[in-house]
Amino acid sequence: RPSDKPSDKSKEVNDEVKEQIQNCEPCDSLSASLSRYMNNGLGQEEYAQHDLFHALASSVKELMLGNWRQTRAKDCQYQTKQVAYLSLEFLMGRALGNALLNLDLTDESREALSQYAVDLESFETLESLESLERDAGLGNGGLGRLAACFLDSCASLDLAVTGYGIRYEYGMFAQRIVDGYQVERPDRWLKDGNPWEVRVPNHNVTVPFFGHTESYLDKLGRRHVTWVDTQDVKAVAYDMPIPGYRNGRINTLRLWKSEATDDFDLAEFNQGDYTEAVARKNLAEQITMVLYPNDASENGKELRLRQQYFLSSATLQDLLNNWVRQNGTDFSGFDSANVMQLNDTHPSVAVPELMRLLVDHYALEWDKAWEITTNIMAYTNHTLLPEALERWPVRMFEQMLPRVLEIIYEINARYLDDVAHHWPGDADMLAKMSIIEEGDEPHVRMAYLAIVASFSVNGVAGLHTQLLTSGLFKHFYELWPEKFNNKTNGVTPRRWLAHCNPRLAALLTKRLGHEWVRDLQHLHALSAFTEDSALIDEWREVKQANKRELSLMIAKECGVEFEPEMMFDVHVKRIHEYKRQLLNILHVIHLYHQILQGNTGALVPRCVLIGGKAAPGYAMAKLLIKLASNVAHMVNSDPEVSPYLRFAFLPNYNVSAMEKICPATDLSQQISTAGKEASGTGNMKFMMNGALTIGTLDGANIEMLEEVGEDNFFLFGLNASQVNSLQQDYQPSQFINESPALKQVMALLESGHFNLLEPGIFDSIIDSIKSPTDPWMTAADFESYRLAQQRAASAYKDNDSWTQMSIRNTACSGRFSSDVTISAYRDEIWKA
Ligand code: B1H
Repeated sequence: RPSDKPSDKSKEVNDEVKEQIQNCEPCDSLSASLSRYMNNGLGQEEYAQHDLFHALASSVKELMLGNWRQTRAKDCQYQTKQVAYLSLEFLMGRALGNALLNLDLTDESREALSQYAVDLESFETLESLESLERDAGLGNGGLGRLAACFLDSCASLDLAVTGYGIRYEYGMFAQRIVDGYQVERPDRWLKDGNPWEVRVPNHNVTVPFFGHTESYLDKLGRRHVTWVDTQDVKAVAYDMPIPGYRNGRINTLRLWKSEATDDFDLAEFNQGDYTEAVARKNLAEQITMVLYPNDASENGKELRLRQQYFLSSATLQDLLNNWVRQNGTDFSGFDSANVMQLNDTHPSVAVPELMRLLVDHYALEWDKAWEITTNIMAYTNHTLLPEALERWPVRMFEQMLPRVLEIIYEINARYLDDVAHHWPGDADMLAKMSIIEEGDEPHVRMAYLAIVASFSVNGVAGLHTQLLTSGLFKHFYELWPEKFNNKTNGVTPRRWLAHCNPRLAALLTKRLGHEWVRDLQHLHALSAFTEDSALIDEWREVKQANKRELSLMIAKECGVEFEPEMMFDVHVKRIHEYKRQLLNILHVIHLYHQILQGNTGALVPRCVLIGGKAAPGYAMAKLLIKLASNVAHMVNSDPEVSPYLRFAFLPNYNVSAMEKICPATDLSQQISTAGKEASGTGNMKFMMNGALTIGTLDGANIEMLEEVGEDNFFLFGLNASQVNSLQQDYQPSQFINESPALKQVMALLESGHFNLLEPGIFDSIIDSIKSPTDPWMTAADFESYRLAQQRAASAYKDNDSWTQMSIRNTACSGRFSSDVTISAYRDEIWKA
């Protein structure tokens, strides 16, 4: 921090803060708080299960309030470097179990609940109460869940990190399967109230839209721009507590809700424009109504850009207001006290927005404002898929955010000078690297905007970062190699091991002590015990018990009996062609055919589970669900087949489902086309819980394989560079002809065996496999996949050696704790 002597103002603030810390009342007991909620809070004798959940959650939140306030006060007193993690998605799932674990309140809540348990029948346990909580599904998949894992790690590593996002009224849609087809239902997750959130109206800010700009010269002849006639929307902060693991820190997830401004309608009312005024109110409230359900593809809708700007502007105003409150309007030092991590380009309009606020509102010189902006911004890229790269029509910016567009133009003009300097006389390069993509309909390239303004650009796994710097962002890497770095993803071991797998957690703690929860590298010590037959037996017993539990869920949700003695072969994630659920289904068809032919000798009895949501507008993904459903129907209704094979499609896969699934999985499918899955994080959750992986050399699979070794991993398929070369001259028919198994599978599919009553419905899938332009190369990898599946089957037959491999997978999973990832963000990017 360059300013050495604190201003009087900040001294005042510090005194106030000290007082706050001292005045913090001691924590009430959970039991007292719970009775208060049950007796007074609800004021009724008969309580529903849900009331009890609500009372417990509210009590836990209440217990956090003291430390929450103290955390804020401390961070501001010590002027800790503040990190803002800016994301359109936070896929939090349930909060209760996680909070109880982190605050060490599980036993106490069991105790506190016992006085109410007498009346409770099927809901007598804490676990069943936990299951009443609705998932906070404010995200699509990996990107949103990563943000949630990061928040847990930041709090647990005692870092001052605030998550900033949107309080969507409707989260990720609920999926039902009707006649084998996906049907979407709205997710009104806030319907019964959210016991965790606190509305913080004194942090309201106003976000402008539309209108036009005007410029004028001041007395000194300097040009100023104002953005006028705007339609303003109020952003209201809702805070959720993020408790660290048993360290007293409570961080904040601040979610913005859009509301109409209070004074919006007076003038219009007086002119009699009642309907106009009310309609405008609706427009304002629409902004935070619903999460866009696209994973790894952009949507291009105007409302989405409005969400992005709304989040970015509200957050930056909040940060600047906090600064000004403590330091006044001198912004020197602001950039050494703040850093903003952009979770993909979704919030990258924050770049010109910060410039706008500094230049237009606080009258900073452009160069000073740019220095601050580029010292603050850091950008994480999560995908190479071209369909996911955000490009907004210039026209849309012009109308909705006219002042922001002017600033983007200015940023671009100055940056293109650097490009011209680096590649003199190369006009092509200027066009290629411009933030504005020219053409009939010019677009703003959001990734370029993010790179130009960021001091750090990172990918999310080794291969992904390598492909970024050698491909997609090659020229930027040539221009600014120092900006680029890798941060391999991770997942939090609190939720994804300690909480979701209590049986394994207890076994680990018995063997290793409990330090592994804080430092997952301690699991390496397990490697010493892989020959220990007592451990092997206990390990297997844990897995069996978890499988029995999952079977109950599968029976209930899918009507399919999964036998815990059979191998549980699981493929859950968003449905996308690049993730190749199709490859898995083709393999199931192959097994089915083998069984019908009586070739069962090499098989191991297995239960195959697929689950995941398709983006509502993604026809091919939806058709894959239908294919899985139909194949499952044929497989499960044939009594000859069922001793060897069961197949289920699990509806409504979400965070809470994964908490039941990954502890019970034997074989984890991570079979994307090499080069397409940036990292994957489900892969890590399975590995931690002792599943073996069947996978390609893609994303973080590569690093998992490095850790665990080829003997404990079923590797198959083309690598990324082979995929690229083969693309030049790909002949799927050749692969089909050379593989009798695939040929047989195609014949069965083409015969209509799985769609007798709906002829032709799978034609587009069949065509895609046979197309020389199939980017996912399903046919090319089939044979290698089938052989890897065969290796897995024969390995599973040797019970003990399978269990040893399972132990080794858990033992080697320490590197994939998000604590490791966040420590690297802290040391190498945030310097916090
Ligand atoms: C990932 C997305 C994504 N990459 C666009 N990109 C979205 C893109 O709503 N949109 O427009 C939403 C999400 N999500 C995932 O990020 C990668 O596919 C995974 O491989 C990776 O593990 C995860 C976290 O880094």
